Amino acid sequence: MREKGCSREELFSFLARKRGEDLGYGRILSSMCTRPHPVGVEAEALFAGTNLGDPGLFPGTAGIERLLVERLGELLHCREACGYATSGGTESNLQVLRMARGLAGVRDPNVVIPESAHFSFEKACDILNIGIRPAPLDRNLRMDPGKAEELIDRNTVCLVGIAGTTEYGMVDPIRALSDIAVDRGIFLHVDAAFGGLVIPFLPEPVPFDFSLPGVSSISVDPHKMGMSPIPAGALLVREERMLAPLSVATPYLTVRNVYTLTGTRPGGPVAGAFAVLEYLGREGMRSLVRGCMANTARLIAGLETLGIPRAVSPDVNVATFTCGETPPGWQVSRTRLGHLRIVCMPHVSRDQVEAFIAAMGELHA
Ligand code: 0PR
Repeated sequence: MREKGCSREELFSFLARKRGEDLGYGRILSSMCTRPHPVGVEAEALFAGTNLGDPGLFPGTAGIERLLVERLGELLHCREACGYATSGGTESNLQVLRMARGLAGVRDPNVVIPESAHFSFEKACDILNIGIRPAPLDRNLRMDPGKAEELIDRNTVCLVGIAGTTEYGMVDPIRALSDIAVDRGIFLHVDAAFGGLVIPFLPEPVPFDFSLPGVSSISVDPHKMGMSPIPAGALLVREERMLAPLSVATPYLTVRNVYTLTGTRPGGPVAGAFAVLEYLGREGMRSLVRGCMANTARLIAGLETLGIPRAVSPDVNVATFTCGETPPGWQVSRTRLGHLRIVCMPHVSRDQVEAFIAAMGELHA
């Protein structure tokens, strides 16, 4: 560390240079994050420095967090849902497994997840010492519920389904998983980190949320399709009692106990997440999702015309292809199976989709 502080000018010219090294969102086709909505950025600035870790000191900010949980619960068909704002899907998934393990109270716990699950489950199971049982997928890369059921035994503390898989944008058959969960009395978690703010705004949403009786908890991330500043995730549970295993006594705080993972927690992104949802409303979100889905469809049609076939027909705005080379300058990604993967986030405009198709056309001419 410097002995004597530097000038503001020197500091900010250095910072601006470093910021300039970041890739702009312009040609990023691989990310599930996006340019935050200006309203979210403004709200975040207003709440900068607030700490939800000691909510009694920031009752206004804590009230916004409660409203965010309320709005998301209502959207996901459970007005009474409880939970809190997390740092994202990883924290939500970790906390859910911790909760499910605590509720089950078995000696040698395991969890049944689809093979397509996000790697956050691997981290969570490692930390919590829970066995992972990956269930095979069907031809369309959705979890096979029959095969999942075969993996369940009396030590299974949680069954997991994904609503909007990270790599292929598929929604697992959550209704069938819900039936299994009810039948076997198992905790069912839906990882809707990505799809939770897409599926409700589709013209014909498939049921994936608390409308299904077996669904106990849901992860949903405003910092993905909710255009919120980072980090803003949410963990929702159907009943407050489910949170009990997470509760820790906090004798010297303004509250007697907490069930969050992190201690100090930023209020800024939480206010940002709430602000964007309030500002856009269902109508604004429908229009946002309509645009992203139309771009996904156009990208698939455009590349297929070039002889580059889709890997699957996605349920949400993730497009995947069997394809070799991609043009330089575009940030794309590859799935574990080697498919080209493009996420049509709100920052990916129709012009960019057309430019990418044209660049692919030149490359594969
Ligand atoms: N669950 C699902 C279904 C996800 O897709 C993700 C992240 C998570 C959980 C974990 O969420 P957090 O990363 O918020 O903890 N999916 C993206 C991915 O791994 C995250 C991402 C975003 C990666 C932007 C890269 C990037 O540039 O692809």
